[in-house]
Amino acid sequence: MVRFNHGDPFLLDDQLTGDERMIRDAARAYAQERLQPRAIDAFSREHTDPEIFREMGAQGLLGVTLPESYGGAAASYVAYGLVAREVERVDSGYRSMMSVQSSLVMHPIHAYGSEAQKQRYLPKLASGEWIGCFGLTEPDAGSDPGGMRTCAAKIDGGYRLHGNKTWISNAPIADVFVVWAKSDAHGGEIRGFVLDKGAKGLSTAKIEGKMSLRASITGMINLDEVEVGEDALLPDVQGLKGPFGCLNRARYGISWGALGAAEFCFEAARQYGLDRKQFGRPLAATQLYQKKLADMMSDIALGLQASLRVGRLMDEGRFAPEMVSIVKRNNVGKALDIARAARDMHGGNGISEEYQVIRHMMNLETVNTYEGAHDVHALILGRAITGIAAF
Ligand code: TGC
Ligand code: FAD
Repeated sequence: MVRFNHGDPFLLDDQLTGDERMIRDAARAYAQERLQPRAIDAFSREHTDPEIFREMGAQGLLGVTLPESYGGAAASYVAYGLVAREVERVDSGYRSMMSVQSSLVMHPIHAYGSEAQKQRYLPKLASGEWIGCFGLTEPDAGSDPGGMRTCAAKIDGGYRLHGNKTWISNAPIADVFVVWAKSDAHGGEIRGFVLDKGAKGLSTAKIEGKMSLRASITGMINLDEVEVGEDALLPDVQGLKGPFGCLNRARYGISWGALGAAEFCFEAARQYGLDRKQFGRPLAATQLYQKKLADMMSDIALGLQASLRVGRLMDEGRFAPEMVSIVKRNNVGKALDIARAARDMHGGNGISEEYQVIRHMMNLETVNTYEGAHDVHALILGRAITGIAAF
């Protein structure tokens, strides 16, 4: 028999390697010491500090799964998930900054890029000197990225890109733009291009007034006849499997990250219930309050085990995208329920920025939508179950 620990019900810690624990502890220390003190103010002022990329780079938290020769840590996907969990325990926006850079910018350059592209971009992205963004979504192509209009026309020595991307994390402060477009030279197939800040015709605009994910800047990318050389094309992938290959990794990381936010909300609600007395006893002494805590803890523990399993399968090269859909959809949905319950359990204090649960709740609304909306993942799974695409 072991003594039960509500913070680690299934002894997840025991299932990690020494290296994974070390990376997790480094991420936790950085997130708690450097990010937590800034989170309330950053959300309140809708402020993104680009310096955070440099800090994360210095801590080795960017592109952790990539080889050391390109600035990565050659760490496991489980380690990557653990980093996401620690960063999102503070704020989903900070995890977003980390996961876009790692999974959506460094991964495609590493997986689909030429050796020259890898040498040019990866070390600077790993150190956080350069900030990356990933342009897939368009004003008329969100859940259905195959409907994108952005196109690449072949010109002498390269391509001319035209179109608009929207809701792009990091875009207004990005140095490197991974952009997906339909290429006429490749029969209208979707191809990836890597663009540098300052390219003629490339501009970004910040999306103002978000009520969610306010510590992470989001913007539009306008491509107005932007001319790039052959060397901007990602040579080794074509079709939607290019961006989806990146999304598999980012969605998997989100499945851990969202539970980090949920763990914060669970611990906050637990402590609040122990401290706050009504009707002459702590709230935590009531049956309803305890049931809510029991549900929260169970969903977190089950979700973490599932993400750990998917991570191990990814590390063995034995995962299917549908596995990622299960954990992204389940864990984010559960995290959002947990954050809403924690908000309620804090009573009036629950709407105050000081208690932080409402910030997590608002952030998780975005996390539930991006990287494949909750219902879109249900449809991905429904297709796998029935063989019928119901999109
Ligand atoms: P479909 O016909 O299913 O597939 C087209 C091609 O893609 C391949 N494929 C995949 N490959 C790898 N991994 C996956 N997960 C894949 N899913 C599909 C597929 O095999 C096929 O390949 P091929 O060789 O036969 O051509 O495509 P569809 O158009 O029917 O897709 C439907 C659906 C719903 C699956 C898809 O469109 C979808 O997932 N929609 C959601 C869109 C989305 O997730 N957008 C995310 C934008 S990026 C973002 O949100 C970043 S936020 C970051 C942050 O701040 O943290
Ligand atoms: P829609 O596709 O219009 O969906 C609206 C609703 O309809 C959803 O509830 C959805 O589930 C539902 N729906 C859609 N299709 C169906 C269907 N066939 N059947 C039933 N229901 C359906 N994109 C990027 O490319 N890069 C980024 O870095 C990025 N960062 C983001 C940051 C933030 C803060 C946000 C909010 C979004 C970001 N996105 C990014 C975009 C994100 O991926 C899209 O918002 C998401 O894919 C959903 O697309 P949409 O907003 O167009 O919604």
